[in-house]
Amino acid sequence: VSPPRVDIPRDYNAAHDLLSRNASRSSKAAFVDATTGAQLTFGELTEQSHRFANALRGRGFGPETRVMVAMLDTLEWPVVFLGCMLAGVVPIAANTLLPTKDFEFMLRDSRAQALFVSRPLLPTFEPLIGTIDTLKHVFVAGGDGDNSVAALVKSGSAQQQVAATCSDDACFWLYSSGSTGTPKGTVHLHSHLVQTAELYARPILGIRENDVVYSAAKLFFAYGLGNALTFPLAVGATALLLPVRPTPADVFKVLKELKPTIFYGVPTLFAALLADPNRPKRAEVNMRVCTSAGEALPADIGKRWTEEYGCEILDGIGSTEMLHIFLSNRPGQVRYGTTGVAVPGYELRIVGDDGKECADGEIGELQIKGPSSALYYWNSRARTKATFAGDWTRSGDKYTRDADGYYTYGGRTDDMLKVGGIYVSPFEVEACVMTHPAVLEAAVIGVNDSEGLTKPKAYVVLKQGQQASAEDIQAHVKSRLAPYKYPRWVEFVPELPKTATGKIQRFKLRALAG
Ligand code: 3SK
Repeated sequence: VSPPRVDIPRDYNAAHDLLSRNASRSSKAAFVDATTGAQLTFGELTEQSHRFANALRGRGFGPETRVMVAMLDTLEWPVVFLGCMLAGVVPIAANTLLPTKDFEFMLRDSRAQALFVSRPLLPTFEPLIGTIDTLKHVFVAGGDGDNSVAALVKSGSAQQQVAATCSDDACFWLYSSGSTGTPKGTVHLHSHLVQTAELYARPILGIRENDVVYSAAKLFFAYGLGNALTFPLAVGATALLLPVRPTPADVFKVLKELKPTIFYGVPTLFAALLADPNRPKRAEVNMRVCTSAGEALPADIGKRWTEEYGCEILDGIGSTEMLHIFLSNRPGQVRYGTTGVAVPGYELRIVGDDGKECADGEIGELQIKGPSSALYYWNSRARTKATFAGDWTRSGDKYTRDADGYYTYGGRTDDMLKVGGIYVSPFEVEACVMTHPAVLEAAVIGVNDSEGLTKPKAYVVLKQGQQASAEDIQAHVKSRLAPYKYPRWVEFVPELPKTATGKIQRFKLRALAG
């Protein structure tokens, strides 16, 4: 059987494709704000996206101009993202949880000319406004003043004009993090979004027009972008958006009241939902299938969820570089504890330290070949070459494959941790802990919690005569880094294990942590 192929014409604009697919559904809800119940129909989405694109053109933004989108998941998010693409402008979807210094890096690195920022995030950006020469405009989402996204949309004509982009043009960027160094601007092309919808969402997830989807992962993550924007738009389904960071109570409210048929989560969230005594009964919800990605789903969580709700969790893995899931369990063929089998249309191989392909059962690095692989990392030739090796993209994840073609996760090839589905560099956390005035030295490793999910743990040596509590160290990190990065445990030790040359022996700390 030849692998599925999605043929995309050379003259192609991704936003135009996704919107045109829904031309006959103009009064159906494309997006629903789950907190207010406000809806954006496919017709309104199309009109507002074109108005936004025309307003951008009117202000001199044209093809290849880059802009940053640092917005909560509101109804304005898809309008801004698609509107940019219609004008050929390249939106950079930014992780809204980051601190000021990370946004400063991204704004300078990308030379974004405009920033679209949600009102509640403005304080994080205020120190930067007026200090970056290339950033010329700031528009506020959730506002109604002259510089608001709403005013911008209103000012543009509704004429449907589409930039003459081609399928290989840069379409949007996402920043991806590495264990060391700065975040990497990952450049995706116009052809990539629908590839993920046609290769993964339609055949594996079985997404259809009558689905209602809810993704706990936000739109700025590659996982959330596919889940809640590309996939529903590709088939005409409705997506529920929640602007806040969801607590289990928020998620249950959505599941009970708005009854999504597809729920996309991450292992930490599934574990928290199962541990909540107020969780709804099976009859109160309407999920037909769930997905999990971000980190390996412990088998026990998958089994308990299926027992409780009668629907499977399709555990899979994707990456910012590949845009979405290339390896996944399939409905009716789920093997909990594995990440499933290759998604047709993607080729996978496992490569050992010797550069040779591994036999079944042998562990090595998972590499992927497929049509949604990013073009390169912006401004980063060396890191591009290390990740994008011709047709193959290196994942940095270690895997084994069994004789049935099922893949099992075996850790990272670098030191990165996946915490709640998001990459955390232990070195960044370590460096932050060391800036506490009472700390002499620190080392951070990943330790499994009682559910088998990885969280950062800090081993800390205090300066002589100095005192600090675990809470002090945690508060110090929380106030400086993205909130999910803080060490969940802090252990004070008299010294760190080191080699003769002074290198921290992390394997000894890992053994100590059990
Ligand atoms: O973390 C993942 O597994 C993932 C899944 C889909 C898209 C993007 C990512 C990073």
